[in-house]
Amino acid sequence: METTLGLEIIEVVEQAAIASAHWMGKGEKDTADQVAVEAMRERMNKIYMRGRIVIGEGERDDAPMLYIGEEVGICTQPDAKDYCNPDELIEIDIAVDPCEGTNLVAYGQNGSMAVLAISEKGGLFAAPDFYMRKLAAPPQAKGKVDINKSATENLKILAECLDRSINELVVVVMQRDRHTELIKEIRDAGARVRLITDGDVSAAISCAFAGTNIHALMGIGAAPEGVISAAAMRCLGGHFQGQLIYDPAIVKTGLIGESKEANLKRLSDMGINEPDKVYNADELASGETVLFAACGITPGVLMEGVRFFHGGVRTQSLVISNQSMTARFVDTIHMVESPKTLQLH
Ligand code: VTB
Repeated sequence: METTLGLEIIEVVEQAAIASAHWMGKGEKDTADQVAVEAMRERMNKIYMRGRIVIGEGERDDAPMLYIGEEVGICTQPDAKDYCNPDELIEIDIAVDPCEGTNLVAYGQNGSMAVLAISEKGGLFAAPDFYMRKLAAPPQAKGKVDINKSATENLKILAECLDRSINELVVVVMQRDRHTELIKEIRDAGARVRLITDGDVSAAISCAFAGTNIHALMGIGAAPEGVISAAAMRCLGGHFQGQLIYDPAIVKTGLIGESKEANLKRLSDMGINEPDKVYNADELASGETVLFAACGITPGVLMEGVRFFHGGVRTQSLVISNQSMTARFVDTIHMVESPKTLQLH
């Protein structure tokens, strides 16, 4: 499944990132998102595949494009039988976030990216648009830290696994009122906190790479982004755990409905009967083949942002595959017209 797909999905995230980057710093987050969605969908529909969106822009009624359940790829188009051989093609599931960190793009801040994850049908957890408590950590701490333990205990374990003292650790936490106590606990334990306003996918994945100076992600972010992070962490051998949050007493704003009972019913209607289950990366991205691709929109810890210059655009992407066991950084110059100079630095 992955040989050519691995190359084509680079272009999918690149096109989304470039489209969105045109809106960087313009203060219009919805437009920055919408153009990324359109560009991602357009490029995806040129790939020889039969794909289905399992995590996307929302339910069909709310999202005109890349909605959950939308079929994508050349081989899902009405005239597909003329050029696609259905016997050759396995069905694949796709989780997308064309503009992860819309506010970051709108305000010209670091850490936004276009991102997606792919697996064979059923290989990605179809998370509802709820919140998720998350714990990400480097591969050395995989299975040793535990979301059910306190932050203090986890920091002790992490320090041992990484052979450093707690005050040499940096934990990323989203700057939200819901995290006031968590932030205090991390600081009291001696570690340092890096607060981000948005974009916890990038933070989660950064834990798996030495040299990023990010050693853990703790706290509550969105569930769909949790599945995308898990797909990357599964391939990278990093630690990732997620637990759905459905109780409005824990997170009052944003995605989830007003009543805990109604939220529980929604989960059970989706076939999630153990709402408090802690999922690990292998469960959130359980497929045999898992591919992940991201392209920086604004600069980030792992990737540069999109840079425009006369006649061209330069992007940096990351493609991760559990089959080829590669994490490939791809630096691309897109020649929009015959450029006067190719910007290599
Ligand atoms: C989370 C986080 C994302 O938005 O979804 C956040 O996972 C929304 O949380 O990375 P709030 O509702 O508390 O704002 C992001 O930061 C970016 O979209």
